[in-house]
Amino acid sequence: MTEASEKPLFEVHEKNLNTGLRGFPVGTVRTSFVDAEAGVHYVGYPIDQLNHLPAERIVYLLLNKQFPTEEEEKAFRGELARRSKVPEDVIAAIKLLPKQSHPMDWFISAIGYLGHWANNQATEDFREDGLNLIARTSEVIAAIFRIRSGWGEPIPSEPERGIVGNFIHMLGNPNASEHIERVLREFFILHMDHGGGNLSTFVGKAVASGLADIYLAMQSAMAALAGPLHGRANQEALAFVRTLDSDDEDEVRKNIQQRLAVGKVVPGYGHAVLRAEDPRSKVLFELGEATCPDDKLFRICKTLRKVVPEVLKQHPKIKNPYPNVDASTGSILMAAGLLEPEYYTVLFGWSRVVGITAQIIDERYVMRGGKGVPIYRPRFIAEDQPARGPSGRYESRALR
Ligand code: CMX
Repeated sequence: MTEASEKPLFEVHEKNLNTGLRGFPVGTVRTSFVDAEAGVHYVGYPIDQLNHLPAERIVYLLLNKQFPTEEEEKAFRGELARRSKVPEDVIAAIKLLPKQSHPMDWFISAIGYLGHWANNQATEDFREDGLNLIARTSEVIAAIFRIRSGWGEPIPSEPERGIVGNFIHMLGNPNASEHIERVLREFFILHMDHGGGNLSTFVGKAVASGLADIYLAMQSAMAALAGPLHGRANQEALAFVRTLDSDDEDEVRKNIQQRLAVGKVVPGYGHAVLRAEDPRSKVLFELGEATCPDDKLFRICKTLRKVVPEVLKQHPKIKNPYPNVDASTGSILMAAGLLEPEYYTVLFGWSRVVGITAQIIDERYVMRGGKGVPIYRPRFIAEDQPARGPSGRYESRALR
């Protein structure tokens, strides 16, 4: 946006209050936009044209708003590799975390440790720290998987394998299927960014607007991602799918109706912005067809994809009855050999760190002609704000 005009974009009525800022235009975004029907586009490219590309090209695209040339891609891969070393103290600190807490809690702590032990300290330059964070996230997450799951000591990083290849190498997952590379690469690309206003991205940018460094901002963003209505919906969706015994349509329909009757959400369905099936869901169902078509849980997901929208459409308050990105991810990840659903939100975070970093860099250094977005400060209206008296002053309550 070149120059801000006076043009009204949104009219605020009382009914818009306490809606979690639904639809309020807050700022501009350069990495991606989400069309209600056509879904997310990264820098203008629809997501279903990007999922087959190498992950590094998409990371570069989100950071630089254009694809790299061959030479630029080579240099960028080298730069990520050079920045990727995680200090040993970070791994040592991760080893002290309690096994009973959720892997997302581990990841959030680990991002903080990266900040504590940032090589050369956090520079407080969001570009520098942001690239370091992107480059180091894979090793930290692989270590979390291995230490927490009892798979053994972390496996030394080989960053020349590329982000996804190195991650799979460092996981050393004993259960990995032959499809693990394709599944994780597409998962990584699909989850990197989703417009400017999703909760985790919004929170990360808000915290960075107070000039807390990127590690602190990303911890907050990942805390926002950890909720079951946001990033943890992939874990919840799989837990729900596992409660279903068969892919029989009538049985599944009955189960959904019972679930709604007791006030539970159907995870993997609905969206705050989308009003059609999320194109990422379509890509993921294609991925499932290619990698685990006959898997029992994936077959149940396919039945749900047919039945849930029919049922949710009967509840007019639900604005989008269609599958979102989480409708089938759990079953596909599980079939690929990632057998612990508790880790799925961490995988979401692995990817979303990229988009959030890119958006924080834009807000800090590009928006408002390079001045950056000022500290976030929306207004909340007090419900019991006293009236102004004749003097023009508020008639505050007096303690008796
Ligand atoms: N199952 C049951 N009820 C649902 C529903 C679903 N899948 N989706 C929406 N609703 C309900 C809402 O809870 C809300 O109820 P109340 O009016 O009683 O509060 C009503 O329908 C209207 O909601 P909406 O305007 O259609 O959707 P929201 O923007 O409020 O919420 C979302 C969006 C994603 C939180 C919601 O659809 C939901 O809870 N889905 C299930 C969880 C999920 O899959 N989340 C992952 C989303 C992707 C992501 O961010 O990672």
